Amino acid sequence: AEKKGRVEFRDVTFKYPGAEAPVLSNISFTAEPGKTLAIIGSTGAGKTTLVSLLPRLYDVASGDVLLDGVPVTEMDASEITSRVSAVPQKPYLFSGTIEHNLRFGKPDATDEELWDALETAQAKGFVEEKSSGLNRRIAQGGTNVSGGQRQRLSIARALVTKPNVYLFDDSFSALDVATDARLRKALKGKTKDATVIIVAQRVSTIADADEILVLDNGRIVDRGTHDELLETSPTYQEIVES
Ligand code: M5T
Ligand code: MG
Repeated sequence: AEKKGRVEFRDVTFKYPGAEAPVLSNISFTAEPGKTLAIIGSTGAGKTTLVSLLPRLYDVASGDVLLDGVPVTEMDASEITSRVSAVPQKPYLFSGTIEHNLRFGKPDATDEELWDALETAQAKGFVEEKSSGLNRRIAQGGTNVSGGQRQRLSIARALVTKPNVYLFDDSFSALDVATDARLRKALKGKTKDATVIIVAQRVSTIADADEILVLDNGRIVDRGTHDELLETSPTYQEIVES
């Protein structure tokens, strides 16, 4: 069967409600199942806004966002959430147990699936270190876990749902470089059939992506692989050197 999860943006322009100027202009790209598409760019470039259009946190002003050829505006929310898992830049945990937090998108997941996701997300040790394990309570707002742990639990939650498309918005930034590398290697094995879209700050996080979009001021200014962009993109070179 053909793999699912092809994402296409066609000439997308977007303004926040009430704003005058568009935050995204003429965005076009395709992300394919089995591949990793990365988005990089300075703060305020529009990366978070861009990835929020697929799960329809906002709808486009003009252009189309398509999932396997169907405009997301024609899909209902439950279909999109079952097929697209987004790990937000500021991941949220609910007050409740780790298990509740992980089962959020897939209530009938088995314990084995939860542990498997935790292992991939490099969060297994953190959950195992207390005897309460999966029943450990997360305080309101997740204040009793660190930023990096919150990110990893949020990644594990996304893995549990086994979606066609993963969106990681700056999800690896709170991790040290070694954990980041380990996590992404494990992730690669688990997301082989899915479309993976990674927003990143660090070039090392995305150097092996199949395609990288360089976003600046709401526009894609350059695109290519890491090696290509090193040759051709002054904006990318600036990010590498920063
Ligand atoms: C892009 C504005 C923001 C900036 C531009 C999320 C959000 C953003 N903006 C709003 O007006 N309202 C909002 O709710 O849109 O912002 P971004 O998409 O958050 O940029 P980024 O993700 O590339 O930045 P960063 O800092 O995460 O690297 O003008 O004010
Ligand atoms: Mg952002």
